Amino acid sequence: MFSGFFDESIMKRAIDNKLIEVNIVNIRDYANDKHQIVDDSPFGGGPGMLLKIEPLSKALESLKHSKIIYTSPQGKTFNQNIAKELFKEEEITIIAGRYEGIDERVIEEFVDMEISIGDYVLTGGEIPAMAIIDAVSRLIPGVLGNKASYEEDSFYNGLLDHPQYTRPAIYKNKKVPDILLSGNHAKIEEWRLKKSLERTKERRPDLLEKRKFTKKEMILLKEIENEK
Ligand code: 4HQ
Repeated sequence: MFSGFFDESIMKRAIDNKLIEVNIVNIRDYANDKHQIVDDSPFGGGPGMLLKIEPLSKALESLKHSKIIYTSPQGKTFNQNIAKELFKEEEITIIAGRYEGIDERVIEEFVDMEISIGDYVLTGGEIPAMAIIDAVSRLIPGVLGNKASYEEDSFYNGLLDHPQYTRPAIYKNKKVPDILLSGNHAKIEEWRLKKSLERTKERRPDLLEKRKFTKKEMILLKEIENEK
């Protein structure tokens, strides 16, 4: 599951350029029986299986300087602030659970942070692990081609993206907003900020509640209010 992600494009370049180092551990290598069994049924009954405690703890025991993360719907919901926090870590270990989950004692003993990538159920923790690795890696200088693009993406400033357009200027009678073709960079920046505020207010008012506003933003928000 990880090969497509790490062997292509941006992640591959980041690894080749030694900006990130990735080590994929197969938990089966830590199983102690000849059949390399890593799952077992839950105490108390019920459907499905859990990852056994011994192989997992054996794999985690040797880690001394790693922030250990377990991905599950019970975790704190992942967001850009958590990505920024993890970006400061020297080393991160993510347990990508399979089956119905892992033994709670592994979480108590080893896990520093339980993270959910959203309120839905997946079949395994691999995709959450990749989502976390992706969001954190792109913050590392040099991982993205041009510096500017990560700063301008959604959530960098706690707002959603403004609408964006590329050629042609007219497509099926739909015209790109004139201001973007004006060459007036100050006006364009103001228009973009206003659209970001407008969209965030419309679609994600929760993001605005947590945010402080500059004078300029206050003025634009007033304008948005008056235009309704
Ligand atoms: N999982 N955010 C792994 C998730 C999930 C999520 C379900 C994680 C199954 C074993 N993880 N267990 N949502 O749905 O992080």
